[in-house]
Amino acid sequence: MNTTITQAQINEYQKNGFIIIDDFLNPEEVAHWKKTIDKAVADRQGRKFPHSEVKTGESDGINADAEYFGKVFDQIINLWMTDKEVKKLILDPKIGKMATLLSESEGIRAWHDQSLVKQPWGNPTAWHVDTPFWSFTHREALSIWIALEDVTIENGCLHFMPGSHRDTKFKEPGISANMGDIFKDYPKYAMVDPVVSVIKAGSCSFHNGMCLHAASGNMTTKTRKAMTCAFMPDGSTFNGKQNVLPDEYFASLKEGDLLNNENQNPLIWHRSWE
Ligand SMILES: O=C(O)CCC(=O)C(=O)O
Ligand SMILES: [Fe+2]
Repeated sequence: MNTTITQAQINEYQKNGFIIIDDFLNPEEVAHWKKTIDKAVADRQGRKFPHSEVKTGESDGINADAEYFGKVFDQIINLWMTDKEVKKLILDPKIGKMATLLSESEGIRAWHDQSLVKQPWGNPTAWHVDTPFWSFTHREALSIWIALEDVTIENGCLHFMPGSHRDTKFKEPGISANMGDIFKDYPKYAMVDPVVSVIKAGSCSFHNGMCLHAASGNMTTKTRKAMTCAFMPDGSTFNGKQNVLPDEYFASLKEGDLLNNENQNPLIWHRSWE
């Protein structure tokens, strides 16, 4: 695993709101991640969250239009909670350190991981930002997106709008089925050609949750498998949204509470640990 982050990469990430890191995993590691994640996904039998019976592709209260969104990708969330081997891989402190350095935070907690499989002929992922869905409000939250198979324009690679992470707002736009609906809120970016993230299996990208991003549909007969994890800067507080929080924990929180429950949002890395 190549986890080195240079000052030049931090500068690039801070400027653009995303960064591509080639050869993050070597081919043996890719094979191990893929096998481990495939097993953990199969064990969940389609259950989208560890704490509920909602199936991937069903209406989940986050994305209401199940018919369309069910065919964007198979989304299995918080695999780390149901599989120890996945936990070792995705909550690795070395990845936490990368996320901390890039986001220039003091430390990083897991928000949620997710396996994202765009099936053959899967719908595109429309332009959106991530953080406004989440249960905390922080401009430096980010995600790692690891390609477990070669990702191409044909099978649904990510696209990013450079610099947009400093222009977007926290009002929740939802995610539309229509590719460009969000540009009604951000007309400047309707005129910008995005950066296309064609990457090999084992390469990854990090993107700021406020950076506009999207993925094309899968125009191939094979899957497009990715493993991702969203990270919350340590010290973030509850903003009243449920998102992926289990009912009981959600009910126990009031706005402004620190999100520091180790069973839900474990601290993965902190600068004080060095
Ligand atoms: O994999 C995709 O199609 C979209 C992923 C995404 O939006 C994300 O990881 O934030
Ligand atoms: Fe996203």
